[in-house]
Amino acid sequence: MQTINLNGNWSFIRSSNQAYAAERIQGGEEVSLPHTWNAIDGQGGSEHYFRGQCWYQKTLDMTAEQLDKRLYLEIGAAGNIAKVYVNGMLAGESRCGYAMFRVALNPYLKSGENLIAIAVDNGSYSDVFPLMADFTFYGGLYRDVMLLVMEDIHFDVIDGSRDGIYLSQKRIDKASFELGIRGTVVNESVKPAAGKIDIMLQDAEGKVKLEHSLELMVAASEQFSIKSKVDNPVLWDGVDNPYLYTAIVSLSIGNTIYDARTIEIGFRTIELTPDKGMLLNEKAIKLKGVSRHQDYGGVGNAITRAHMEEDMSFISEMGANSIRLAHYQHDDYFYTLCDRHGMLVWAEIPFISIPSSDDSENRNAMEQLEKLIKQAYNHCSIYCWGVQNEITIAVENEHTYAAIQKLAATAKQLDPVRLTAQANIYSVDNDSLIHNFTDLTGYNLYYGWYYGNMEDLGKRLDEFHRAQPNVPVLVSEYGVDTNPMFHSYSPRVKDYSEEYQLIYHHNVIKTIQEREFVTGGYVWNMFDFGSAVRNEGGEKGKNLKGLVTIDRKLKKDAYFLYKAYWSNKPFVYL
Ligand code: GCB
Repeated sequence: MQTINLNGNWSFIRSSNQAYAAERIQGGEEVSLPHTWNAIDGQGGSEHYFRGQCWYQKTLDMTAEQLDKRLYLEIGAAGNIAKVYVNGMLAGESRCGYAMFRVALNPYLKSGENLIAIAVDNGSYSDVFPLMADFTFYGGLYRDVMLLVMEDIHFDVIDGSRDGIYLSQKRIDKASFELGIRGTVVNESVKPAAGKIDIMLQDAEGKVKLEHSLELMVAASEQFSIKSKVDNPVLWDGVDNPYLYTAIVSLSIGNTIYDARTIEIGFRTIELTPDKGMLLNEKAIKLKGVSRHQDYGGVGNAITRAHMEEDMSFISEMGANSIRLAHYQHDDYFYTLCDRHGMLVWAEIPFISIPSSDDSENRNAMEQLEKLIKQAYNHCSIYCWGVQNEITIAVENEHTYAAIQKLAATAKQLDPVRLTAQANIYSVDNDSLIHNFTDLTGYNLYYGWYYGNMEDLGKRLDEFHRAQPNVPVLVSEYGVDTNPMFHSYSPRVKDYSEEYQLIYHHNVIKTIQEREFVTGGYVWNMFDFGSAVRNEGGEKGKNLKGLVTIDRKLKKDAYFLYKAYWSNKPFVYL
């Protein structure tokens, strides 16, 4: 497979005129991707925040020879819904604004000039999640767009997985793991072909650890599944040793390699136990976590790999060992960075605050969950699939219950090994059924900010523990809005001062540390983020609960507090 980056030279216009499916944009602007039309207004207050439809267009010149290949358009994500037209014909669409999607191009392409036109819409739809949340719903083609050029026999690119290959792992005994490799080979030619799949596992130094081959006859579409034993692998041990192997899976017909994938894999076990909480490789681990949204000051969510690397260096330098990648599927590269830095990841879908008013089955949440799991499956850093966040804010009834249970069951079916998780609001009763719907339940607890006093946090956690002594508790969110320009000699709630943020977080750190039954917590949030609906702490359009400002220029005092507690490395406060 060859990938060609198509990020450059797009025409863009803010318009809902359907004629742009087939006609060239007049009077638009030239943009390059990643792009969002809310880079500035999405961080500046609700009155200017544009939610609606825009068009992107690009021409592709194709020779007859190029058209002999199998061509797919890969769109990293389109916020929030998109329709892709090729030469005026609808070729594909997406209603999952945070997931990658692909479109088969061959049926629509001709030799010569082709027009790709993509209508992207971040308006409000009652059946597309998120329906309600404080973060800005940026619109645009905000991740990479690629052209995939393939032979007519190749690993599947359309079934939903990213690589067409799923790697799974299971510990067999003290010394070894079972490595499962399954996937689908697609034959788009007219004749069946005899193929061979070769698997090679290399260690971090490039030494071959394992080799395996499988012959298979491919008619139209053939599934394969291989199980191998990996003896004594060096374990992926979180931040202490994020050791990764590389699996190279190739498909040949005769002596020619038709397709190949290179996938990083770390071997580890993760368990949730009633008495010791979370275990990574059979050792108890307290989650020192932060949450992250995917935006950045001045660029919205149209971030690049350099932005992602910068975010990761802030997080690892502070000494965190876990990240809640809220509240939706993030760029695949960020999960890769988590694998490489040893961060345990809570991955989740945007099933937030309110269920759909006209789809009682909330099918879009299910579709987003399936995409998340299939596309992010190979990342060893992910320990759980979060199926909802505060969905009971509006109502707690049998429909929401059924939706959560169905999502959790689907997650288990797609991935029987990883945990299911949910983040609930503080007020869910101790005897509510909802606690039992997932393996892990977190609570978003804002005592000392939205309600109550800081000290109530410990009391509430103890109360949960008394009610369910065998269930590990996790604080899935906590934090306070802070403007680093604001200071106080007598810090108090809602004064937005750095001093209040400091004492608040100090209290949470101690409260979690002192309680063994608390599996860990996630600071809300690592970075300030675009929240068009907000207007507080002297700033419009931002959630200011970050430990670092949205432009990443200033670390607030609480950042250094965490670093002092969490990191073993000596540091200078500046
Ligand atoms: C929450 C939500 C999160 C908000 C946060 C806040 O509970 O899960 O999306 O940003 O509170 O800052 O209010």
